[in-house]
Amino acid sequence: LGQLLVLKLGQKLNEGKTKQIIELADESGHVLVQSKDQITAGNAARKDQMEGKAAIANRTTSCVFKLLQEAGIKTAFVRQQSETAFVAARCEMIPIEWVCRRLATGSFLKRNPGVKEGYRFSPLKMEMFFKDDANNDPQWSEEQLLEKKFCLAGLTIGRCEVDIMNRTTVAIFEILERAWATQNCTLVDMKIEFGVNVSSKEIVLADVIDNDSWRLWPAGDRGQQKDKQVYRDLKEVTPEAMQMVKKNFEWVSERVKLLLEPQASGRVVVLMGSISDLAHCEKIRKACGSYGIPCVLRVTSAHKGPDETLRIKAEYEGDGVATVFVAVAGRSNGLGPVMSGNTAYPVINCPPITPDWGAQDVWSSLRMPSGLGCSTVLSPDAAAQFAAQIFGLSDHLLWAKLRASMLNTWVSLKQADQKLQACSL
Ligand SMILES: Nc1ncnc2c1ncn2[C@@H]1O[C@H](COP(=O)(O)OP(=O)(O)OP(=O)(O)O)[C@@H](O)[C@H]1O
Ligand SMILES: *[C@@H]1O[C@H](CO)[C@@H](O)[C@H](O)[C@H]1NC(C)=O
Ligand SMILES: *[C@@H]1O[C@H](CO)[C@@H](O)[C@H](O)[C@H]1NC(C)=O
Ligand SMILES: *[C@@H]1O[C@H](CO)[C@@H](O)[C@H](O)[C@H]1NC(C)=O
Ligand SMILES: *[C@@H]1O[C@H](CO)[C@@H](O)[C@H](O)[C@H]1NC(C)=O
Ligand SMILES: CC(=O)N[C@H]1CO[C@H](CO)[C@@H](O)[C@@H]1O
Ligand SMILES: [Mg+2]
Repeated sequence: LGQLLVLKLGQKLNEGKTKQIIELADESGHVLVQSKDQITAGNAARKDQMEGKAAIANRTTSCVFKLLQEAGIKTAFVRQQSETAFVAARCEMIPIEWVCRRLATGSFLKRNPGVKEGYRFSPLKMEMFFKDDANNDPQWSEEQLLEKKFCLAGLTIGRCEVDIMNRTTVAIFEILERAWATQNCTLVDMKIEFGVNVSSKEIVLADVIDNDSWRLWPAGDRGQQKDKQVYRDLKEVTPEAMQMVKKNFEWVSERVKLLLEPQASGRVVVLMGSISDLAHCEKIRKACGSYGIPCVLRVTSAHKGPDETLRIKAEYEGDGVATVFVAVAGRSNGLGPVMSGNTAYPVINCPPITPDWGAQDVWSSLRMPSGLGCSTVLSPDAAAQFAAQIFGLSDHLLWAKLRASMLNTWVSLKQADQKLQACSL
C-alpha cells in the first residue's frame, strides 16, 4: 500500500469482474491494473470473496509476464506496483479471446463430440472467441474477425494483425508449456487477450495470465488439476471446499516463481588461433551476451602450441559447468578438429573467412577425420546462436529467448512486406 500512495491515480477507466483499470496522472500512456479480491465462474453467477486471491493472482500474472517479457515477447506489463496491482501500458483491448490447446478438454469436447478428453493436438489447436457476455462469447472464424474491421487506437485489425496474434499466441503457449514442464506440469490449454499499446500502436499481449487463463495438470494427470476448474466443479461452496481451491491456487502461485529460475548455466569458451582474430571473437562474445551466456576468450594455436591448447581445454573440463567451445582459426583450422577429437563437449568451428582463400580454407573445418562431430558456422552471430540452442535444450529461459526471437523475426518480415505493399499502392 505504501508504494501505491506514491502513485498519483487519475480516473478509473474501466472496471470488470476481476479488476479495475486506473489512469496514472504522472505517467501518460500507463495504467494501474488493480486485482479485486474475489473469484468468479460462470459469468459471475457464482461469486465468492476469497481472501488473498488477488495477491496470488498478482504474483501469477507478474511472474508469467516477466518470463515472457524477458524472453522478448511484447507485453503490456511494465512493473509490479503492489501486492495486488501492476503498472501496464494503456491499451485499447481487442475484444477477442485467443485460445490455444495442447490437449482436448472442456468446451472443445462439447463442440466436437466424438473427440476423447486428452486428444493431443500437434500442431497446437487455435480457436478464437468474440468477447460478448450477452451472447456467451461466441466462437469466431478468422473471416468473421476480418470482416468486423475493428479499429483500435488507430490500428485496423486486418490480415496482418490477425496473423501476428495467431502466431504470437502459439509462441506464448510453447514458452509457457516448456516452462511448466520443468515443474512436471502439463499446460493443457490457455486463453489470452491482446491490446494495442495506445502510444506505439503495437499489438501486445495484455490483460493478465493467471489461474483463470489456463489448465494445468501436474504430471499430465487431470485428477491432480490445479486450475480454476476445481472451483467450477465444486458441488457446494463450503468453507472447507473454498480452502481447498485456495490451497490449489497457492500451489500454482508458489510454483510459478520457480518458472523464472534458470535451470542450468553454461558457458562459451572461444579459442582463437591468433590475437589477430580478436575482432571476430568479440562479435561472438557480444552475441552470447544478448542471450545472457557468459563467454571467455582465449588465444591458443593447435598447430604451434598443442600442449597449451589441451591444457586450456582441461581448465574448462571437470568443474561441472556445461561448456561449448568455439574454435576461431584462419587459414588451416587445426584448432576445432583437435579440440573436437579431445573433448566430449560440443565444438563449433567459426573460421574468420577471408575473400582471397576462404573457399579453400573452409574445407579445413568441414572435412574431418572419422569420429569427430564438430559443426561449422561462418558468422559470429550464428556461432553464439548455435551455442544458445545447445544450452536451450536444458534451459527453458534461454529456449524462450530463441523462440521469441524466431517470432519477432517472423513479425518483422510480415510488417516489412505490409509496409512495402502499402507504399507501392
Ligand atoms: N493494459 C490495459 N489497458 C486497458 N485496459 C485493460 C488493460 N488490461 C486489461 N484491460 C481491460 O480492463 C477491463 C477489466 O478487466 P476484467 O478482467 O475485470 O473484466 P471482465 O469483467 O473479466 O470483462 P472481460 O470479459 O472484458 O474480461 C477489461 O475490459 C480488460 O480488457
Ligand atoms: C491460426 O493459424 C493457423 C495456421 O495458419 C490456422 O490453421 C488457424 O485457423 C488460425 N486460427 C485462428 C483461430 O485464426
Ligand atoms: C519430475 O518428475 C521426475 C520423474 O518422475 C522427477 O525425477 C523430478 O524430481 C520431478 N521434478 C519436479 C520439479 O517435481
Ligand atoms: C508502449 O509504447 C510506447 C511508445 O512507443 C513505448 O515507449 C512503451 O515502452 C510501450 N509499452 C510497453 C509496455 O510495451
Ligand atoms: C491461479 O491458481 C492458483 C492455484 O491454483 C491460485 O492460487 C491463484 O489465485 C489463481 N489465480 C487466479 C486469478 O485465479
Ligand atoms: C503479495 C504478493 O504476493 N505480492 C507479489 C506480487 O508479485 C510480485 C512479483 O512476483 C512480488 O514481488 C510481490 O511480492
Ligand atoms: Mg477479464
